[in-house]
Amino acid sequence: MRPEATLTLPSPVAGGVGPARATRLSGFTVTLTWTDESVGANQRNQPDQLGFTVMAPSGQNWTAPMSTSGTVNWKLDDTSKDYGAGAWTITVQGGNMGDVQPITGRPCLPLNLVCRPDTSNGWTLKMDWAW
Ligand SMILES: [Ca+2]
Ligand SMILES: [Ca+2]
Repeated sequence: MRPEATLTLPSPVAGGVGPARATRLSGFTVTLTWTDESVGANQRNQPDQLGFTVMAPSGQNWTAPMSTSGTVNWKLDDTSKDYGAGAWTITVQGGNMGDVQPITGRPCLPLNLVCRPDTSNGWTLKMDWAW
């Protein structure tokens, strides 16, 4: 399973200032976290792999590499640049979503009820920005 979701930073409120209008940011960090589903005592849920990309209004983009650790962090490396006005786009990408297997490590045979595909992942994306 390879889920993908794209988010854009919210537009600033009318008359206000916000990341969609600011062309320079004094700081911007993005943290993606997730926890795989719990399974029965005789099962092991193999890790899920997620990461994300970040694209500035100017088109410059970065990749926060996929990981199975449950947390991926990204930080804007150069706050002196003008990244243009408009939406920043963050795309969460899923890699290999490890399936549920026997805790014994034995291979999954046909009709083995312990084994099943892992078809979901709930994640949280936290963004902190300043301008
Ligand atoms: Ca899994
Ligand atoms: Ca999962």
